[in-house]
Amino acid sequence: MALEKTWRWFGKNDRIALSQLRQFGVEGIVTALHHIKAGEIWPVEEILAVKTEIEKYGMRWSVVESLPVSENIKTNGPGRDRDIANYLTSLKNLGTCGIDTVCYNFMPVLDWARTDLHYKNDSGAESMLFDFETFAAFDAYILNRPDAWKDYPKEVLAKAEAILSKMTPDEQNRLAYNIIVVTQGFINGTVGNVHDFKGVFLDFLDRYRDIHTDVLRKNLLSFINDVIPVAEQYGINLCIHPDDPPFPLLGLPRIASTAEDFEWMFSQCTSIANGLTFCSGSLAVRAENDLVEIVKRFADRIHFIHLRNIKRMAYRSFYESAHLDGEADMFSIVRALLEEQKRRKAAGRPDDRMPFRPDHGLKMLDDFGRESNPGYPLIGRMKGLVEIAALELGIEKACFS
Ligand code: DNO
Repeated sequence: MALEKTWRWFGKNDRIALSQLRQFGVEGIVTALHHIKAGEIWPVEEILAVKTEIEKYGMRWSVVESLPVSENIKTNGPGRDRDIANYLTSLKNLGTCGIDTVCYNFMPVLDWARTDLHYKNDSGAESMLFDFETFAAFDAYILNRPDAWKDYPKEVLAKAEAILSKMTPDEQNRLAYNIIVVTQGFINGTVGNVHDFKGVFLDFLDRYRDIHTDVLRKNLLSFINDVIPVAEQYGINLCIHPDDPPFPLLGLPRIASTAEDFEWMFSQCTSIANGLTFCSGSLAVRAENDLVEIVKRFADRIHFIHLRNIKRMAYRSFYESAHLDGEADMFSIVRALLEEQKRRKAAGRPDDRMPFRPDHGLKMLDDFGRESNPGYPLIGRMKGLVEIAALELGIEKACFS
């Protein structure tokens, strides 16, 4: 028994070819029609073209990550009904093509955030860092978001000022560009690579002026109520990705950060198609998130698994560490996931593949000579995949036989 080994592949422009992936055990591909903007329809022909290409190399299209939810839907703004109708059409098209797992997130504006994309580890490998004080410097002094200072403790602002004073204007601009464009660009980012990217970003933030936690929850629930019946009808499991990082940023509400958040969204709609992408790296940032408990509590609706690790630093800061080395107890997490897979097999559930992917990876060795999207180098991710596969085998032999 083992979780399905999958790999995020960014399509034809990805420097890592589909033809190479089976060499190290990849069984399924995680991808999306990245060129189609949030809110637009994914046509059958385009879905089939990608699916056929993947199958040509002996793998399957395991998971769509992501079918992006537009800002109109998240804010319940103008264009919402059109975008929902398009989302439903895309789901139907995916279901018709035999795709059964679709990941999405409900994070306002930013899909994820890091302040340093080249954080050097002692070993010489590189990963990514989120430094809360640097983020505060970006928010309050580089972006100049109105009233941003109100969201930070005084000490954090003081440190942010000190950080800012050591940065050249170029460095300040690079930080903003990384947060708003570089980390978002390859995954259907909200703000494109435009000259006034800060201004456009501020306009998007402004759309959330009156959207607090309760309103965002209400908007999520309307989305769930609209899409789950269609997902069920077409045999699709949807799975929300947790907030990354799992605490509010930029004055925006967060509703997928804790077990209580998930409890709420699953209690409102109990269909199994209303599921979770369990992301160890995102959830581990909050020390009070008990990851093994989260796996056990929501086990039957975990449709997709991201395994990576982090180390917490100062208040709300963290860096990405090697897959088996960090706050997330990978052994206990993987054991709990394998237990769920056993239950599914025993119950004859059709969704017993339980796809996981090594999420992100350290940049190492020849990764430095190749271009890759932030977080997605070949060797560091391959190391994660192989380590987790070996961990599974050990658990299987030691705990289950
Ligand atoms: C970053 C990823 C996210 C994730 C989306 C899911 O590397 O974890 O972009 O794919 O948030 O919707």
